[in-house]
Amino acid sequence: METPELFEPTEREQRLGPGAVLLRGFALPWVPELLAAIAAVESASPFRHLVTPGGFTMSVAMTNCGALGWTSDRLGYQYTATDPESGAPWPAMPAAFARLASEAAAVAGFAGFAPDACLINRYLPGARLSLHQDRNERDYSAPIVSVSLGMRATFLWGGLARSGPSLKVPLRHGDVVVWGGADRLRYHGVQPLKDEPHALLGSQRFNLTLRKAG
Ligand code: MD3
Ligand code: FE
Repeated sequence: METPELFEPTEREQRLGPGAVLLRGFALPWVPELLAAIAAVESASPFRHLVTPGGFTMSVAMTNCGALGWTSDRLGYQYTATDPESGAPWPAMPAAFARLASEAAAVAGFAGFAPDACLINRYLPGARLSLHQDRNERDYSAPIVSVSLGMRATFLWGGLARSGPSLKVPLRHGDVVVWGGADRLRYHGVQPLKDEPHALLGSQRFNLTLRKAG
C-alpha cells in the first residue's frame, strides 16, 4: 500500500455534523492517567445511582469532579458545587482531564475550551441512558467533550426533537467526541451495554463528559 499513514489522520477524525467531530482513539495515550484520576475521584466521591425527577433510579452510576457537578433527585436536575452525599466540594478537576478536553476541542475547532465540570458515568452490562438533551449548562456556545473507556457502547444520536431517527455510532475505548455548535442540543442516548469484557477494564465502561456548566 502507498503511504497509508497519509490517510490515517483523516480516517481517525470523523465529522458527524456541523459541530460534532469523532476522534477515534484520541484518548489512548492518556488512558493510564485517566484511570488513575478516576480512581482518585471515586475514592472521595463514590459512584452512585441517581434518582430522576420522575422517580426512576438510573442504571448508569455517576460521580463528578471539577468546580461543578451534575446531579439529579426528585426535585430536578442541577449543577452543584458540593457532593450532596458528603456535603464536601466535588474533587478537583484532574489536570489530565482538562488538558485532554482542551486539546480535543481545539482539533474540532473550539479553541480555548476550559471545562469547569466533568460528569463521570460508569456502565455495567445492561446499563443504558435514554434519549435526552444536555441543557442544564449556562452557556450552549461551549462544546461538550466526551471520552469513552472500556467496553464498547452503541451511542444514539438523534435530532433536535425527541422523536425522529437516531444515528447509531459505536464508541470504543479511547474514542473522544466533541459536540458543539449546531449539534450541541441534539437528543442522544446509549443503548443497553452488551457484556463484551474489555481487555483492560473488564465488564465496565466509563464515559467522561467535560463541560462548561457555570
Ligand atoms: C450530543 N453521556 O453524560 S456522551 C451524558 O456515553 C451522556 O455516557 C453519554 O450523554 C455516555 O450526558 C454519551 C456523548 C454526548 C454528550 C453530550 C452531547 C453527546 C452529545 C450533547 C449534545 C449532543
Ligand atoms: Fe448527555
